[in-house]
Amino acid sequence: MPIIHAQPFDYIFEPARSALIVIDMQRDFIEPGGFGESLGNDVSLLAAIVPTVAALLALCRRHGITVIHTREAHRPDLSDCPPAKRERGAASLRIGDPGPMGRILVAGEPGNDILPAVAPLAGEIIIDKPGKGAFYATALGEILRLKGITHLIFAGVTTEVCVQTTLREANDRGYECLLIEDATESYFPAFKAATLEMVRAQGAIVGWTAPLAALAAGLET
Ligand code: C5J
Repeated sequence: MPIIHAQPFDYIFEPARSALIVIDMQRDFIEPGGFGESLGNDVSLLAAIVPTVAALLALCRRHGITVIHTREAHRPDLSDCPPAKRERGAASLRIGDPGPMGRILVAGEPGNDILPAVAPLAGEIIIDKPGKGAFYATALGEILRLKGITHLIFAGVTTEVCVQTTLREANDRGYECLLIEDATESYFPAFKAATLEMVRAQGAIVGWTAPLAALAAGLET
């Protein structure tokens, strides 16, 4: 079994019982004119990890690791968007409002697409989620159970919101979680750094972290 030199200690996993979960690599978060920018964020920070996420996808695909993509996406009638979520924040554009890439954070709109460089391949699983966590109000838990998955590798955006929420949900469900440090990003560098530290603190209290190079070294040697 591959041994990954991770923090706070080695992460050992069986590729056939593992899944890569790529969180919300959507135009709405990463391109100008989407939800992320509407909240006042500098989206260029997130764009910088796209090549690393693409390399991670290629690595996992080569090694038979199940690949799952998520999108934060609401129904066009917003019946799955709590008013509290829509109304919160100092947004100039709210969820469901028309923006430069279509309606903000609404399924099927151009802005809700995953970036072409990290797009799902035919047959890969896509989870549309109305929450920050990918287990809430989705079939993710059932899909992982049916596939016999025990270990989860995480990437995507943003580190302290949808990535961390999903990783914590997964940890509580008994999955061994590894967060790839350079394949995740936040609009706030300090929040990313704090998330990496709190995930692996206290003897991997909710998981492990490692750079992509460490995962590749473990898988390919
Ligand atoms: C946010 C996400 N930040 N994908 N969503 O609202 O992290």
